[in-house]
Amino acid sequence: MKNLKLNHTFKVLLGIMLLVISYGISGKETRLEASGSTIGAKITGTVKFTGDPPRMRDIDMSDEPVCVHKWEEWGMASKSEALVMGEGQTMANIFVSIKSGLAEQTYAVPTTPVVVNQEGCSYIPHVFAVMKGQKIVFKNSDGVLHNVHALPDANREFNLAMPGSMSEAPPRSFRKVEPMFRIKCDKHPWMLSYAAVMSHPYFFVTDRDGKFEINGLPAGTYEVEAWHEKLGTQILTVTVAADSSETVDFAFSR
Ligand SMILES: [Cu+2]
Repeated sequence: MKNLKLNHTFKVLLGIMLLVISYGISGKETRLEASGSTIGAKITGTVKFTGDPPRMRDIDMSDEPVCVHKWEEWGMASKSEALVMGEGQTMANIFVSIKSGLAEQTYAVPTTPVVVNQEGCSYIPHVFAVMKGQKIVFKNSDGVLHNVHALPDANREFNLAMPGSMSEAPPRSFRKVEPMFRIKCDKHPWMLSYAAVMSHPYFFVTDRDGKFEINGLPAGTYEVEAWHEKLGTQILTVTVAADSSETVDFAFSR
């Protein structure tokens, strides 16, 4: 009996440890996925950088020791996030979306908000998209003053001060469809995030592995667009049959 109880305690402890470990690993990396259903056609691929990549500049965060400490904890140098790559020069922060080919229709807006955290004086995620009307919750895990200054064109600009004591702001949303625009922090000039407002759920933001997957599409011919904040956009056309899968790969260079 005692053994059983010990065994149970051990399992609970192990569970907690695994949770802590997996949280540690996924600390800085977040993946945003399109909310399309898994039934239907699928377009997948990988985005890579070809050629010699530019060196990213270091960011001096010494004015905010809490942020310096955070990057040390992540085991990463605080560098510009204008180009983030994985092994084999696969690219993170590429926004892949269906540009054309979808029928004119209204898609359900996800009820789950997109969460954007301010941590280590950076926005996590660095690139994201929401559907028109979908809630965005801005968080502040740094305990220092940040302000979320959204600079859209079609939508209304806002500037949300988030003192260190405010760990979460009331949700925001955008009313109009709009391609990628900047969100910045006026206190920390290196802090940048990019957001798009979509009419449909067929989009994906790549992680360091450069992989994307857009699910739940009806059969058809689509223009697939890949966007990068510095290197612009690329469009490839792909035809998918019902419930089948096609691969398209993108390559960016200087
Ligand atoms: Cu800031």
